Amino acid sequence: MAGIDYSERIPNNVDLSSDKRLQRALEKWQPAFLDWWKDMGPEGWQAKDVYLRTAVSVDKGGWAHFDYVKMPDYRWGIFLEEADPDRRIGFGDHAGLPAWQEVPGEYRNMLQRIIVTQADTEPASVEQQRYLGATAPSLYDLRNLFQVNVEEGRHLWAMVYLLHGYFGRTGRDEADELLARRSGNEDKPRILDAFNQECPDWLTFFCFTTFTDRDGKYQLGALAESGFDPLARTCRFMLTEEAHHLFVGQTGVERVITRAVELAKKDPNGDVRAQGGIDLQTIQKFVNFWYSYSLDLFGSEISSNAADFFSSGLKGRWKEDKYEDHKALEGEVKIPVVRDGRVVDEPVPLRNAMNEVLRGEYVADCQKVVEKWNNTLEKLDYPDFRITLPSTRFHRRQGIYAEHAFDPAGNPISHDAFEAKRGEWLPTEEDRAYVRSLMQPVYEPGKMANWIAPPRRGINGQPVEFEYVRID
Ligand code: BYC
Repeated sequence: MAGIDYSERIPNNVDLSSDKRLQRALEKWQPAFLDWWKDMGPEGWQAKDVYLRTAVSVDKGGWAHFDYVKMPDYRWGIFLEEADPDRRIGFGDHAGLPAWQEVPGEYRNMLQRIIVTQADTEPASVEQQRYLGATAPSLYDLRNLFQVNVEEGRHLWAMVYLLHGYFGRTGRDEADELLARRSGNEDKPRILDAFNQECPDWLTFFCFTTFTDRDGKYQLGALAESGFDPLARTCRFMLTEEAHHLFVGQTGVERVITRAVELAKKDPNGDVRAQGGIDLQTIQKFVNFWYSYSLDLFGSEISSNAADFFSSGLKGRWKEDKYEDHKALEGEVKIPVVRDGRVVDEPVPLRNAMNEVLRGEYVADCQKVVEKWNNTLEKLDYPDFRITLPSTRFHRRQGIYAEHAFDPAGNPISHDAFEAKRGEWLPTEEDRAYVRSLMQPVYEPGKMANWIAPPRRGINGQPVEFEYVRID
């Protein structure tokens, strides 16, 4: 089953041809997907050869096959990790029972909602990143952008397969809606806030792939534990692909930081902007913006939805195996809440705190990323600045802090005090305009825009100066 059948119109390892109804339904959705891709995918690059990774099987040897492909010819398909016939539900009220191979009737709506929410982010991110090819800082970066984009397209396929395969008519309707909503559109926006924000420059792209894709890693990790086995298996394979997106983000920001220091050292006044780079203060503001929007993606700190997702066995914790107690009926999590203008810890039953438990894993992972960036500053012998993560209360739009204002250290402040400092903490229009002014394309193999350092190595053992995208 690990091998992927590429002779089919829809490559898959789920024996799609044995279910003619499903195959026909998906073959009907396929042209709509391609139309969406041509309308909303990378603008102006559809006819170019791009050095892309395509999965030819889901085992170790086969999932990373590299070749030149025109993006509309990319073989989007349905790849699930190998089934374990003895798999059991790992947590919640049904822990220990055989994993579900069909949708459990009583949880149908909840499960569909989780899948639709996850699915909606995939095309949204492609839409957000649609124009970035016009300002790529190098061919290496251009190729990475397109790799991320085609894989988000495939992740959409992964979710649409579940909707078509397991949710009948309503699932098919939802699959159509996924191609009808548009990132940032007032009438038909994407579901989650972060996916309606603009991504007009590459610093935003690198922050998005560092912080927002990292939310994806943890949400997919929680769904990879699901008692609904087809969802678990598809998320496991998605996670394999996700790792590269995080690499693109983390090393992207790191290269902008490296270049900032080089330019600071070059300038008589240490002024990075005077040398056409992006200064560390501006990078910090973009980090604050995307980190806080990505924290929102975990939902409210205290959530009965999260408790229901867990008790039903649909959405687990990150690496559920590492816990001893998979019922989570006992125990509490201390969550800082605002009472009379002060922040005080309040105990919350564990199941109701599941969003916060997952967010905690995410925060620890983000902290490691920031430490790596600061190691880079250390190695460059630049003691003047360190990147920090703001408090999880800072600049929140969802959850229990959304109504209140906090400084980056997490102290409650008045809304007026926040507004007075907004421009010091978050990108201003002027910051954004400055960053945008630097976004001039560099399409010569091996050359980099002035504001970013080259990567340490190329893709798949190729040199940095490899022609990752054939321009002519
Ligand atoms: N924006 O109890 P609450 C990825 C809504 S990213 C707008 O707080 P819950 C990727 C919520 O829907 C991973 N609305 O939250 C990354 C609810 O609405 P209703 C995506 C929001 O339900 C980069 C209400 O507020 N994966 O893969 O416990 C590139 C109160 O709900 C937001 C998933 O989302 C928001 N940020 O948890 C490409 C996994 N947050 O019902 C891809 C599936 C909350 O009152 N989704 N609301 O109308 C879930 O597990 C949960 O739905 C959430 C929210 C964690 C998102």
